[in-house]
Amino acid sequence: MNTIQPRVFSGVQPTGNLHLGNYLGAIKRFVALQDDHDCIYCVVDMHSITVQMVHEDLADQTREVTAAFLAAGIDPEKHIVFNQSRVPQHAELAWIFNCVARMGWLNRMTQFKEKAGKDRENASVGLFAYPTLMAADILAYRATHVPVGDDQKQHLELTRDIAQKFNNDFSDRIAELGVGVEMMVGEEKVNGFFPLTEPLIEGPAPRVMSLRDGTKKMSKSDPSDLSRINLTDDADTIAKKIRKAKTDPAPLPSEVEGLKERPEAENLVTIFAALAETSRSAVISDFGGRQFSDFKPALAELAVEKLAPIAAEMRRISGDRAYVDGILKRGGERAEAEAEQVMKVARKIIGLLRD
Ligand code: AQP
Repeated sequence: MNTIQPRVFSGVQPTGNLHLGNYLGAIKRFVALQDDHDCIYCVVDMHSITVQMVHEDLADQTREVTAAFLAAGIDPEKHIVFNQSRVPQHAELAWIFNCVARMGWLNRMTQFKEKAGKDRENASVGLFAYPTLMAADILAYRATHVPVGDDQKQHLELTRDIAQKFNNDFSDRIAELGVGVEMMVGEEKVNGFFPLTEPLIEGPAPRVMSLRDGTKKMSKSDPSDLSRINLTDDADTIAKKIRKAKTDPAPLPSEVEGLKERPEAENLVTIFAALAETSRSAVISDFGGRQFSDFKPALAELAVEKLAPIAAEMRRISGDRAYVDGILKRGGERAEAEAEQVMKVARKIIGLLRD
């Protein structure tokens, strides 16, 4: 226990409508990281009940996100793929972190404010405590790196704050038990049990915006289906959504700087660059000065070329329910064994009596 191996953890909620933002901001990067990291990828079903408790199709949506992970190229043998609710240590550690985190910290979370909206009194306690469960998801494996979209930055900062407060509050016990590792907190070297996790937000499209409003992020819960490209959309639907995407009347600029103050144009160019695995300046050097009527069909063709094989593979994998369930079950067993090792020490540090 007194080393922390580099380890990647991330999760996606099974809330339906998995979209291009989830793919470019998260799943595509999960795939890239698996070549040289030990990775744990989780379908966070317990998070998905914080907004809507009753889901007729939660189990199928859990399978669909799993199928998306596999279709995108995640290897469930080399790495761990499972759904959160199979591993009770997440909820156990989340309770401990509820007692570490301060109300003031959670009160500052913008995602809670956005999701609770005006009716905050009626929001679930689970929605308020969402970030402590997310911290537990990560730290139950002492994960060191978390690839996420830009919208999760604040929650990852909170995860670091929780780890740091835990390490600090229990520093004597951690030293006494000899379970700490040395880590840097700012300029200071400290001995802690939980790592200060690094967010990995630097991908080419950390914040894909809505196709209907370039100032809002593309989101599963947007009531307009035209605002997002779903991973399950067929070629005609993708082409239609891109054709209808909001743009301004000017042609594309001849320099990347010209995208500033043009959120819709910037979003489409960013999506193109991320799908083509090139830079925005390369896209601008090809399309600068041209009209959206030229650019949109090229983007639609590229999106279909990249997404159609994933959608087809998702359909194929989803058709084999026993296979998907088997992956989640085996992944859950492996994850639980890992999380239990961490929890055993965490319980000892705190003084929770078990065996
Ligand atoms: N628009 C986005 N651009 C880039 N990354 C994104 N992510 C989400 N939206 C974008 C990233 O996808 C991962 C999984 O997200 P999630 O399912 O856990 O939750 P979310 O961020 O709440 O997703 P949505 O689609 O925006 O759902 P709703 O509508 O419920 O709020 C995360 O890494 C996230 O950053």
